[in-house]
Amino acid sequence: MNKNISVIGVPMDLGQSRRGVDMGPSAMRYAGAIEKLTTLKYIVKDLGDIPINRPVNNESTDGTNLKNLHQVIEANQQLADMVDEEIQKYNFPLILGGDHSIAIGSLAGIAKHYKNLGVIWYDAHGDLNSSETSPSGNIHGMPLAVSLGIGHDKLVNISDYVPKIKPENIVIIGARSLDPGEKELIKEKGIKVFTMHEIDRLGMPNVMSEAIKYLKDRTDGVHLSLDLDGLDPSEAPGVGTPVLGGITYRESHLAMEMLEESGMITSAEFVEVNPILDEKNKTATVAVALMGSLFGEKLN
Ligand code: 4U7
Ligand code: MN
Ligand code: MN
Ligand code: MN
Repeated sequence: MNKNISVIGVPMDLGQSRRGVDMGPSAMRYAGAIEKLTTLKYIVKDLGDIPINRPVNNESTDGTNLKNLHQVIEANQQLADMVDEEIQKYNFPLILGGDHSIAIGSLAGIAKHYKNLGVIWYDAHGDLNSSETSPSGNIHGMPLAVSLGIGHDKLVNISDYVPKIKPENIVIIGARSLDPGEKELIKEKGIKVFTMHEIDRLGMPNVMSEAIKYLKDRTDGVHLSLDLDGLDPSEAPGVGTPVLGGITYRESHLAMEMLEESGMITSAEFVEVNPILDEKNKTATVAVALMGSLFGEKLN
């Protein structure tokens, strides 16, 4: 793995309706993210947090159901530029969220450096909604669709190229709450999904081997987008949209170790940590432990 990591915090909570997830980057730093990576002998640059503009008075929706559209666009364009710059300097971008709408900017900054960027979407949800299919209007339920070029013009056009990724280069792991429109899109585009059903049946070791094998020969870099709600709420309670029956901490730990062994991960983000809904910073602590495994921590 690239030994130079650039950490970028994105205190974004405008992509959904529960306040507090903007404190996610602080919670993960407090849980020792930077120290963990430094101990593992990485050269870590903490670039601080991207400024998020709070909406004044009313939400800006541009006449759609998309909540805080302008602020989400603005922050994601900044994130995209920053990520782009770090990759140009050969640094590994590690993004700390913030709600999952920030994956729009992460992928916009990353994908221009790869012909075939792979994406591992570790999540209870598909995040494949658009204005038309979304039951909530929350943009954190849309970043994967936006990155495929599906969604509001201004969202899909961040960094001025569309699409960022190809459907055949995506693997979703841990899905157990998919909206009807998302299911249709998965079918239509042939997106590879390992739902909880497959994890139960095959076991995490086989799921990860298959996912790694699938991405290995078709991609030239892989972004890990890890939504903490992919894990079971009993072990990661500090998330805004918990769904029962999730991936365990041990399984996630193994998944991270297998990704590390694969040597394929070229960028990562940890999102949806909400300290207000958490128990004693448990979820941020889990996130930092998983970062450890992803970056080569052994013997645990
Ligand atoms: B997350 C949802 F309807 N699908 O679109 C939606 F269930 O980034 C939830 O994965 C989205 O946490 C969850 O609002 C977004 C809902
Ligand atoms: Mn998500
Ligand atoms: Mn989710
Ligand atoms: Mn282990």
